[in-house]
This record gives sequence, C-alpha cells and structure tokens, in this order.
Amino acid sequence: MEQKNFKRTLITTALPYANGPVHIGHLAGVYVPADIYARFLRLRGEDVVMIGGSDEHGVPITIKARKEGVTPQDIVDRYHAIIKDSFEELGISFDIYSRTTSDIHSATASEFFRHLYDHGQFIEKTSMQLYDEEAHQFLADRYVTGECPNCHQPGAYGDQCEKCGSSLNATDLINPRSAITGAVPVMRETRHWYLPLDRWQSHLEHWILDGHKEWKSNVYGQCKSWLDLGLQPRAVSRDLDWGVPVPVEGADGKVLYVWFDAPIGYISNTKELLPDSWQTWWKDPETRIINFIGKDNIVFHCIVFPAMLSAYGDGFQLPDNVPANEFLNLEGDKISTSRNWAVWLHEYLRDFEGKQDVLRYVLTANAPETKDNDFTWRDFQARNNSELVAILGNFVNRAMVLTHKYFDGVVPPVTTLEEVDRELIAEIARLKEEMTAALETFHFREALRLAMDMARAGNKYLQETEPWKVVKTDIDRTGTILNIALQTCANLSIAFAPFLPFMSEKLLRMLGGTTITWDMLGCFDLIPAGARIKPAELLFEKIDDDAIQAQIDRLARIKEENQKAAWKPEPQAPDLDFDTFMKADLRVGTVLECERVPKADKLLRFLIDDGMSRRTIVSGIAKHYDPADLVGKQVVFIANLPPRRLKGIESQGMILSAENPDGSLVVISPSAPAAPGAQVK
Ligand code: B3M
Ligand code: ZN
Repeated sequence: MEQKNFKRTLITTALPYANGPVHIGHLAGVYVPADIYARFLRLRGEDVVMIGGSDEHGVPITIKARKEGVTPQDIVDRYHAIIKDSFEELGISFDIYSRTTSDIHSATASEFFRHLYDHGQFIEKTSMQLYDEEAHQFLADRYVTGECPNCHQPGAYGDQCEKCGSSLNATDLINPRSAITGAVPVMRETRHWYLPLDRWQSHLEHWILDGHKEWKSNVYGQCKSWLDLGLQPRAVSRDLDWGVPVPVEGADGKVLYVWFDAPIGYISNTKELLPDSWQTWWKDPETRIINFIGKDNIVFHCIVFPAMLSAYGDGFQLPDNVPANEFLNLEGDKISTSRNWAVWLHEYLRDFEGKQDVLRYVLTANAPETKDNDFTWRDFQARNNSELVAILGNFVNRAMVLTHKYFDGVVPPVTTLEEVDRELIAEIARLKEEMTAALETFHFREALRLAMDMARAGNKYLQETEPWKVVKTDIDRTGTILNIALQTCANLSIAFAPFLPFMSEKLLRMLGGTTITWDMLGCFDLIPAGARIKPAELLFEKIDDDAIQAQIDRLARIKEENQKAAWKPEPQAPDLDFDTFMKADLRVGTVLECERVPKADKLLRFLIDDGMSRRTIVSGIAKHYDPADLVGKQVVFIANLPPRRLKGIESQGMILSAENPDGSLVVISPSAPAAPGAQVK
C-alpha cells in the first residue's frame, strides 16, 4: 500500500483449534483486529477477502475426544458450530469460515505434500521417538509433557513451552510423561518426512530481515532470533490416526503434522470460496497477503509456512505482513481453556445480548498490541459507561434530540460558518488523516482512540456553541450549529464503522443515510438540509453493577474450583522415631464450654472434660465454627504440651484438626463416643 501498488488484499486469520469455544483472548489477538482491517479496506473500496476456519486436526482435539469418550469428529463438529455462530453474531465479517476436515482441504493439503515430495523438497529420516507402551502410541506434540529444557517450567508440551514460548521437540523435554496414561515413555524407532528449513535460511533472511523491517517489532524480533539460531529440518508428519493421511506408499498410520496442514487451510478455504479465481489471490504479485495471528503462531507463519510456499513454487506469494498481537490476560491471570479461565464469546453473547459492539470496543481500546494486557470486568463497565454511553452516545443523542425539538426532525440549513464551526471541521479532517495512518499500519487501538476524539470534539462543540441558549434569540444560528452537529454524527458513523459495525449501521439509519465510504469521512454535506431524521434511539445503555458482579462471581467460583482441583496433599514429613512419637500424649476430651475469645477473631476458648479434671484450651478455629455447635462434641487433643498464654488465657493443650484445600479446618473427633481421657493409640 505504501511502496507497492496492490490490487487486492487477502486477509487470513489464524484457524482456532476446534477443541473449545473461542474466548476474548482469541478475539483481541486476532479476529477483532482482522475484522477492523477488513472493514476499513472495504470502506475504502478495496478488493478484499477475509478467510477463516476451524483447525480440526492435531492433538488438542484428540486429547479432548479421549477425555470425553467421543470421536474427534464429534468434538470438532460441536465446537466448529459454536465458533462459527458466535463469530457471525459478533460481526466478524469472514467471506468464508470453513474447516480443515472438509474434503477440499484434505485434497489440497494432500496435493501440497505430494507436490513437495515429488520435487524432492523433503528429507526422510528414521529417528527414535517417545512411545507410550500402555496406549500403544507414539507421543508427539501435546501427547507428552515434561520440563521445558529452556526455562525449566514443568508441564511444557512436546511441541511448545507455553511459559517461555519456545518451540520444542518432544524428545527435548526433561522427565517426559505421556499425557494419555501418565506413563514414562520409552524410545522407539519411526520414520518421518522433514522439511529442510535450513535450505531456506538465506531466502527467508533476505525476505524478512532485509525486506520487512516495517513488521511489528515483536514479530521481526522473533523471526530474527530464529534465523540467528540457524534453521533446522522439521518433521511434517506424525504417527497418529487423526489428520490428513500422508499421501505416499507405505505411510500407513502416518498423518500430516497439524502445523503442516492448518496453514494450507487458508488456501483450501480460498479455493472453496472462489473455485475459479483463488489462484489470483495466492499467486498474483499484485495481491497483498496479510496473516493475522497470535504471538505463539509467529514462527509457523513467518518461517515454516513461507518455506512451504517457497518450496512449492508455482508463484505462491509470501505474506506482506504478519501482524501478531501479544496476549490478553483475564483479571490478572493467563487465559486458559483447560482451566476454564476465560470469557467465552458464546457466553458473553448470551449474557450481554445486543452488546456486541461493547466487547469489540473494549477489546480494541485495551488491545495487547505491543505488550500483554489485562481484561477486567470493572474496566469493561467503565469503558461502556464513561466512554460509549457518556461520550459517543451522549453526543449523538443531544444532536438528534435538539434537532427534533427545535426543527421537528428536519435537518436545518447552514447559513454562515463561524470560527468555532470551521475549527470542528478542521479537527475532524485532521483526525481522519491520523486515523487512516493508524489503520494502515495496524495501530487499531490508536485509531479507535482518535475516533472517540471525534465524538469528544462534538461534545465540546455543543458545549461551546450552546444551541439551547442560542435558540432563544437566533434560530438561523441554531440551525447552523445543529446541521454541523448532525454532519458530525454522520462522520462518526463512518469513523466507527470498522470498529463498531452495529452501532454505525444503527446511527446511519437514524440519520436517514444509506451507504458510507471512507472517502466521505471529513465531509460536512453528508446529510442534506431538509432531510428528515428518525427518532433518536439510544446507541448504548449503562451496564449496572449487578451484571458485572455476576461475572466477577462466576470467575471467583472458577478460581475456587481450580484451586481445589490443583490441590495436592503436603509431601510426607521426614521420618520420626517411634519413641519420640510415643511421648506425645493424645487424648479424647468432651467439650463442656466453648466461646469466642474477645478481640481475637481466630480464637476459641474451650473448657474440656479430660476425664481427670477440666482444662482450658485455646484453639485457632473460630473462623470455621459456631462455638455453640461444638459444645457436647468430643475432640482429640495433645495433653502433655507445655502450657501457652494466648490473649492472656493459659492454654493447656492443643486440639487436633485437619486442613482442607480451601483452608477450612475440621476438628478431629472419635467415630463413636469414647470415654473422656481415653488415650489415642
Ligand atoms: N490452531 C494454533 C492456535 O489456535 C493453531 C493456529 C493455526 S493457524 C494456521 O493457536
Ligand atoms: Zn520454557
């Protein structure tokens, strides 16, 4: 766009694994920015296709299927439908959203492999790989976990460490374990096809390091460190029964590695959409290809897939840019599908019906463009209430309501422009320039802020011109002010169209408009004088505390469940000699009295019948019991500890209790009545 003249743009979006629904992390990282860009280019009248689809192969799918006792096809059918529907409802404007279990995809991926195979673009190698003898299966990728050899994080996957982001081979893991059975794998020989990335080293270096210095620094930096390390051959097949079969004699039981077939999905889906012209979108040098991805996908899109395309030849174009975002966290913690720590899109759409644009707004305003960012429900509420409602919604509402009030809903003409009017017009023209530059360079967060600045400028304009006062003395001037305000509303419907498509369309309809283009932005003759505007409806409504609290409570419940699930008993203490243990005098006692210790919120004072006499014991379990409930109960206590003073009370022993994963304490009691003073043996 800057240097070269392109005729069309092919936008691809990373294909989400169909092993779960999509969440706000996916949206903020890939789909919302891609959609903004696609909508922006379409508004400029450019020729665009936006390609999406589900990634339905790979180990995340088969693991999920095994866990649920269903087939991988069942899993992908379920999640593909949820993902596709929720994207559509959010207004992600794919030209096609297909899937990698389609026939056209198997045929395309298969042909791609075969072409590389026939042209000597692979090497075949026999190597030792991890094998699970209980499951009778080789363990590749996510089927094996272990300690990361780079950052030493436990639980790294066989293909990637999620902690440090490094891409791994299963055999690199320290202390590997099978994710299927937990077994310690053995080594077994197997034969695979490798793409010799080393052959493409200088080609890729030239293309990226010399040719694409304009890429985002996170993307360029990751590529550079990969290239600096020196590229190695990578296996592109796996011993699995779920995937596209390796189309070579004698390759039974072997499928294409998911990261080999998935990016070919971009091609298959283009073919499915445009059977006759797909090649133009992939092979014409005047096509510009943009891959929107998350940061964990950089190496596959910048190194592996370009090497595959180059190895294929036949005119396949490499991407012009690969805008990858960083990660979005949720309330301070990493989003995780397996820990259910996410805001799921389909659930959001159910809980916040009709508020698609609010989510799109918040995810863009807070997008992790240059560093990881945090989504919080309080921020979501604040951005809705104090930005969408109070700035954008408020301005449009004032302009429209005043027009109805003073001019019966008919757009008044402009008589003479004053300085303040010209300033607003100039301000909007300036903001347009800046927005355009930001959008062209994938700075969507900045572009959205500039769009909101237009609404701010509109509010300031009404504040300064005060049409509600002017109307008492000068109806012509009032008309001019409201004309300018309404033209500003029309400008807002254009400026926000890439970001908030539902709002934009509604606003345009209210103003009586029909079509918009990016060129029209900055014009002040968008709605003709004399035209009639529709009644003013609210564009946004306040989100109240209850709705937000319900979401915060849901997350708190999930956190608690996760803590419980992750709980493990303390490791066993070092050995104790028998004689020492025998010195401890453990007894049963009956609780005669129990009450709270004043000014000590943790302590209870017990009076215990210990068979010989009565003793006082102070115990730190006040948070877990109502003292009245303990009277009459039997407890176990250590009788021969030296007395201790707690809050001025002498405690003559220690009551035993057990600590649960959630920190709650339960008192240990005999399972049937025992004589007070009976020794515990
Ligand atoms: N499914 C990984 C991911 O969801 C993978 C992307 C494929 S893009 C061709 O992060
Ligand atoms: Zn690591």
